Amino acid sequence: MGVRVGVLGVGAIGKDHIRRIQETLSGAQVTAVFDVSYENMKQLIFEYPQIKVFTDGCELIADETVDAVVIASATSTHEAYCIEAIRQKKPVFCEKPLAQSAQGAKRVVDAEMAGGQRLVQLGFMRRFDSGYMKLKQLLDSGVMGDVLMAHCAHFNPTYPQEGGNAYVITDTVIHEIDVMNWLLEDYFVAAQVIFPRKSRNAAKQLNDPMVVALKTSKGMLVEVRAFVNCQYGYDIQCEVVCEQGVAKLPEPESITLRRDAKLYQTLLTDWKERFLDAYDVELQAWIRAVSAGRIHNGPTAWDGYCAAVTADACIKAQQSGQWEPIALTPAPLFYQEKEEIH
Ligand code: ISE
Repeated sequence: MGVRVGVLGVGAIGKDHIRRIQETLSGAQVTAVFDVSYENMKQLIFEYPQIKVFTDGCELIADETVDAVVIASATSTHEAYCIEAIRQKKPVFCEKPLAQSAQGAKRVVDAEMAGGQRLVQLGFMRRFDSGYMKLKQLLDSGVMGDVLMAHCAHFNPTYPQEGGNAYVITDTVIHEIDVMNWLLEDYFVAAQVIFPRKSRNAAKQLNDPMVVALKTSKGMLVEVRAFVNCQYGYDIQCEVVCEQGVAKLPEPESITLRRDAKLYQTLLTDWKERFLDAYDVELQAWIRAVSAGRIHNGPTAWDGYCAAVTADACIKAQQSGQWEPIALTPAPLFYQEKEEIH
């Protein structure tokens, strides 16, 4: 049976993770689920009658039939569930963001360090995307020279009506915050946000698009154009400008069509499809590390904390219109240790 996984939250991404554990990945089985909505669980129970249904998230974490936990519930619950899993000494895979605020993320880091064991892997799946991995390999090789600046685009066709300016940072731009941190191997020290002309497709409370500028401790500048009602597709771009040239994230594979007097390629529209392979690879890596009893090499609670501190500064910058400082330091030794793969 392998690792017995309990899943908290079976909304869109929770359901996907259950399916990939049951159908695609190896070394684990989902044995328990909990969701605040019974309605959400109905179809799953029908498909997988062997999975035990819980009426309380903490009971699921504590249950002796659960070896490890996947947290895919609402963001407001991530912190408490992570801390409970750490208390129970169970490995946990937590969807992003780690917590609702930097203070919340710090509480998870503190709990993990106090327990003396690295148990949390965070769901920043882009680190497992083959395109980003190739880009990192190239930058790490040194042939491009030093990185000077990077231009990123995070465009969604449409966005939840209730999403406001802060949500775009904590839910969407947070991916660039983490992946650029990892890619450039440097942490951010200041943030500014600029609002261009607003699209009429954006909800009343949302300034869409927005441009987020981030400076790293070594002076690199990362510019993220976020446009979450762009209408035309789900479009992720990343271009890194270096001393010796420019490196660009590959586009997802797509067939070139000649049709109806047009020559074109189609774009994806769903973020879950764009990073389908990355989700598989990240979760498989987690399962492998859990079943071998090793620490994982994925994003840690510290990475979640860094992203949360940076996100908080971006939100402050949205309100002030100024550069806002980001108070971060290099990772403590506890978080620098890597998994030994033999
Ligand atoms: C969603 O929660 C994600 O994580 C996607 O990767 C992101 O592109 C989208 O904007 C978020 O809503």
